Amino acid sequence: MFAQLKNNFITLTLRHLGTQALRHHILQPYKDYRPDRGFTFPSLIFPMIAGLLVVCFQPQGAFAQLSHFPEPHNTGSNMSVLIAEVRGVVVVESTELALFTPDSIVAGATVLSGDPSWGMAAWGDDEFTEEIDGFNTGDTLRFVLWDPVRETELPAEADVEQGSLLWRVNTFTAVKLVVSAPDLPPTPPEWKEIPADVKEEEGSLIEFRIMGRDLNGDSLNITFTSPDLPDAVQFTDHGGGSGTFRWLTTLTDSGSYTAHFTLSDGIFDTTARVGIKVIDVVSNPDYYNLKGPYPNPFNVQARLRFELPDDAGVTLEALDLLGRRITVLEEGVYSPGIYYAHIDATKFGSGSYLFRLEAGDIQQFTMGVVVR
Ligand SMILES: [Ca+2]
Ligand SMILES: [Ca+2]
Repeated sequence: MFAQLKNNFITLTLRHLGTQALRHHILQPYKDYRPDRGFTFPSLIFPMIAGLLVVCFQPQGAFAQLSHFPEPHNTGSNMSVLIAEVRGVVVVESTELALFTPDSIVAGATVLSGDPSWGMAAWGDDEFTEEIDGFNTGDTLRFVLWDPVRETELPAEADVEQGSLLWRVNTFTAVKLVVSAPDLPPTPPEWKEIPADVKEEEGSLIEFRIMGRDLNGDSLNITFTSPDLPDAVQFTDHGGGSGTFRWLTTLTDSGSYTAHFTLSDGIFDTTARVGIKVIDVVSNPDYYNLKGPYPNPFNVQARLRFELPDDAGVTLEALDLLGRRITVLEEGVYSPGIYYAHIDATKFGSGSYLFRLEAGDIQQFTMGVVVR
């Protein structure tokens, strides 16, 4: 009766004070554990007080709560288990570890957050309940990890550093866990310092950094491909899922491009694209220039580009090959800059045409072909 009362009292107390808090404090300072005597006085009393203080002064939810595994039945008798290391998965804030009995009952569970090593209790069967609700002497501890990244339970192999995997009340074991987890792909890259689409003026530097992350922490290799980008483009993979794209554009680079990036963990590839648009510079040209038409040959519509370094009276006209004027495309006084003249060739017959730019005392010609 006394034992039952005592046991109920402890159980009640532990539950009431927050099992996570107590478990944390009882089991972490395992240096107070003696094989012949069990836990020494301070390590039992201190955690009780610490648990009280913690429960009294910590706001609700200060300790990570189990969200996947059920809260194990706290029977008051336990074996303590120290997890010195977890390999094979990335431990995140909500990674959980459970201890299963041979009957597949969760008789120990904790959230693996914070410390690089963790302590937990493997609770023994409560002799005052009829059902099996914990370990019996000689049962083998079985570790199962809940991986919130994969959203799956993964068995963990225990490599015993100290003690034994066979349950015995008031004993202690320290293990390293190895989880063999299926691979997960890299997440799509994040773009640093640029929006997804890059717009740059001619002759300036386009530079941006990409950052990738692998869901299960594999190191990533980044490769860059773009058949339509010029050789001047450089891409540097810095390792660790980070890389820098760098392109010093020149006056002839205007146009639209797509850069493809592939992040690989060796098994999975994740690709992403960045559209790059290099637009014409708006500063004043150095020379008079007539370019085009574009496209050439053309059917109905085309355009001519002309550049003016100074203020000028301008006439831009279309002539036949005998020099007869077909139409005037532009006429007026223009300030320095780059202009586009629209050609509407609906009234032109098939054949070759001259386009003449007169700007001040400068005269330039270019030729185009109309195909019907
Ligand atoms: Ca029981
Ligand atoms: Ca991976």
